[in-house]
Amino acid sequence: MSEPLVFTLFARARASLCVKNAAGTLALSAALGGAGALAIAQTAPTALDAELADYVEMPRTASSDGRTQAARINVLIEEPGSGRLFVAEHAGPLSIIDKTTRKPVTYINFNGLPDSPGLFPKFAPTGGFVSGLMGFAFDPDYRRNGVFYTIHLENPALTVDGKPKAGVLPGLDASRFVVTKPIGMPANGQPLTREAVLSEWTDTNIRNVTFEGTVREVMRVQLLNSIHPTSDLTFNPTAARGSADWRVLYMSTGDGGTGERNDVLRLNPQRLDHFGGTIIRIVPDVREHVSTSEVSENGQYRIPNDNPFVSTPGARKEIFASGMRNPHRMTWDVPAARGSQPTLLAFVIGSNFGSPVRYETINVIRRGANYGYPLREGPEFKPESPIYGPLSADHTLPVRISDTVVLDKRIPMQDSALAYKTGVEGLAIANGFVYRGKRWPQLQGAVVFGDITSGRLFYARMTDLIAATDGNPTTLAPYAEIRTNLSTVVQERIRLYPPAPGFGPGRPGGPGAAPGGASFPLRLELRIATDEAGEIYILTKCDGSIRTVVNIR
Ligand SMILES: [Ca+2]
Ligand SMILES: [Ca+2]
Repeated sequence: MSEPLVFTLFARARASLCVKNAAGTLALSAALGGAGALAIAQTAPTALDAELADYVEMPRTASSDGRTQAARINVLIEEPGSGRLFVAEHAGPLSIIDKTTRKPVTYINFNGLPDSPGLFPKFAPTGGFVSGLMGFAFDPDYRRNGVFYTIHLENPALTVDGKPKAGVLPGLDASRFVVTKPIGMPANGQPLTREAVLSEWTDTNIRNVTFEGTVREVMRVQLLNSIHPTSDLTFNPTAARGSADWRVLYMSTGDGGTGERNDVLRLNPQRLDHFGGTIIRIVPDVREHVSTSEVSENGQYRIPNDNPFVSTPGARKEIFASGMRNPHRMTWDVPAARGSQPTLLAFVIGSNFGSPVRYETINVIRRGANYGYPLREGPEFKPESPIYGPLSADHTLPVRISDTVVLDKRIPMQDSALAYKTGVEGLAIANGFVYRGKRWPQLQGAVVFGDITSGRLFYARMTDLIAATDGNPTTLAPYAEIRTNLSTVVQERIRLYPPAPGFGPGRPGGPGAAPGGASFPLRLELRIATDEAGEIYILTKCDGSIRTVVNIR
């Protein structure tokens, strides 16, 4: 694996593309200009072998037939400065694991449906592969202010009051909680069946395992459905007090599956009048950046004046980057060299098996960039819907505000940094992070990522991702596998504890399933996490287990 990599995707992407123009007739677009000159001689990383060890299995839920449901663990983040891990489950619990005892304790349960013990009466824990509690992020000043943020999904069809239920958390003061007017999503008359809620929590004592303090709704976002919802939250970890990014929140939302439709909703990922398919950037605390931002329409957060579309008529001023299918997780690379700028990465799940052009991608997120979905994925343009008309030969896109409003301005499509074809390594890219820990020097400065469905792990050098983000879609960062026995140990766990009916791994025939379910019969539902020391944790939702890496060679 140490030979110079020849970009195998190159030949395919360079071929001329057939696209249908607005009249529905076939037109031939230009070949990708100049791609042949860009065979960058990067050396691929070497494949590694890693040994995993069980760390914690989260508590299972009993079902009426005596079988159990594994905890649908989704996100793990170490609490700053404490040695405790916070773990979110789609079903509702946000738990704390003390790293010395490894005993999980439920901190806040978001599921307040009838017969459930949690807080939010309109909580939506089912539908699609992800649901319920989606993610959380600690405020950069958490040690001092006890503030953190969460995203959860709700069902707007439920007619109950959406406020947190009284008496669930004895220490909770929800008197400031106001259900805000949702930010709109173009639906073309379809019912909008989900809303994402961004909440701000202030715990007045972060030294215990209970919540005591206040909660406030920061934002509510309409979602077409449970497909590719609002997923992730993150703060720039290098932003110091007084800098433009201090306590500024980035939040990602998927496209609701609209990019694969053939009606007017197909335009959604390219429109700037809603959050679908974008990463937004806001100041969640209205007391911050008062002179360099404006208060939002709902009065609950601020929008920085240096966001890219604040002066674009009709655009949502919150948008930072757009044109992605499902940027479900983000991470920051913080280079070790003093003074180096941090880089925001997004892990974007690509189109299903049914699509002839389907790539899982990692994007280096740049201010104001449009990553081209659904016109392009990875290195290839997609067979076009008549709704877009022919692609421009110079690979620029118009700035689109809505289905009818398109500005007289064009911007280049931003290329992805890394891509693999859906069905090659798995069916959906998981998250990842840039390894800056101490135990595995082979991984220093590498993006460690994986595939949700196959559970396979990979790594690529961050320098290669930066170099590959050169405007040419066919130059991509090389990567190599970190081989593990994860699939075997997860299958053994499932054999010992068969899941309750309707749950568990596999989900044959679901979106993203291989034809016949043959290639990847087991959905491992992999997630990757890192602690404050930068070390690796492997989460598998299908058996509710957290594992660590004990050896890499
Ligand atoms: Ca507390
Ligand atoms: Ca490139």
